[in-house]
Amino acid sequence: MNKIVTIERHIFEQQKHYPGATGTFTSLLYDLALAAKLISRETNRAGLANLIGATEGENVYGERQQKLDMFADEIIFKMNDHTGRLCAMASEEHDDILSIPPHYDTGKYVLLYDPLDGSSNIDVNVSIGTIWAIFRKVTSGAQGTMDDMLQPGHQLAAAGYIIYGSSTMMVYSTGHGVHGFTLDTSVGEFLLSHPDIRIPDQHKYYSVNHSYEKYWYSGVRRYVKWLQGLYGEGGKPLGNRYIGSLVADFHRNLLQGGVYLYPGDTRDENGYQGKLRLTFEAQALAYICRQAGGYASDGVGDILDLKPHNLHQRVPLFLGNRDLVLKAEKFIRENDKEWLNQYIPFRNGEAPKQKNGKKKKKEKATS
Ligand code: P6P
Repeated sequence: MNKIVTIERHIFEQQKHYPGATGTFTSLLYDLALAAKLISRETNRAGLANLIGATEGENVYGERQQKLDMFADEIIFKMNDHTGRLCAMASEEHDDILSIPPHYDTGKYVLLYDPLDGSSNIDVNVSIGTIWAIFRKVTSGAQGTMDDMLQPGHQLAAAGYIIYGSSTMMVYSTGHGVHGFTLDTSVGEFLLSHPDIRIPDQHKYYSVNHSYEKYWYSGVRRYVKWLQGLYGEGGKPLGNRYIGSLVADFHRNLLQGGVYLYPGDTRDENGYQGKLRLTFEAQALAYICRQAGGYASDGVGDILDLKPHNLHQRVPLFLGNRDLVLKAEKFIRENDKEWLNQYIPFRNGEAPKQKNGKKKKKEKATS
């Protein structure tokens, strides 16, 4: 029998990498593990606890908010608003920064999270996930500001995800490898089940929503044909797995090898920006992927190099084996000049150009 390591003990042992550690960061990670247990409990019995289904509310993207979304959002906020470890939070479900209530102390970290990604799958019992990212505070003053939130992914102190599937797993990194823990519900403990995860060299799957193929730029279309062995050197096709839940698709590809892609497209006037959120989804998973030996790109370059110019900035995402993602960049570089000419100014935070070439008014970064 292998040694039994709880996530609490593992997190504590990670502290030795930080000589000056005060334990605040360690406690913050404990709190996220506890939040994961509470969300897992509700997710697993949502059908029985009348948590299934949508609320009347919509989030900033106009997406109908699911009851479990709101439950998860509340749990993570309430777990962290009073501990004095954070100076601010941000959630995909809220327009602006979530300030620490004035009667509580503040700390030196900020937490960004997508409380329940893939929530369209909630009612049909398909795996969903929570994504979280922690930055160190970079501004003076007690309360966190937008500048603390909008940092490049390379600055992350830690990131992780929880996947609520056939079992509940928490996967995280503090910059010293990627480690996976499986929840033993009989004792309520996350136990180390996947130490030092490395994305395998063999490429098993690609994950993309083929129903948008008509909207793809030619480079992306050729790339996907290449993944299928239908273009170029005609290699062995990769299996196609796409369940509409980023955390679940990424987790499978991380363990088995492969690539997830959600490219910019021509679906509508902002389709070139992609769908996923840079701060709440892409940065954390790109950090985990890099720590596991993979790579994440927006089709132009490293996601972790991007400094977000907006809390809810969307980004195209290619995530998985380094060689597969670099190949996507090559297909795009060689074929998608029209997309590049539209996306790169947006990527640099410049006002998007209208079709007639005039610059649109720049979106105001939420306060
Ligand atoms: P589509 C879920 O809404 C999500 O953000 C990811 O979890 C998932 O990979 C993607 O969007 C699914 O989007 O457009 O394929 O339904």
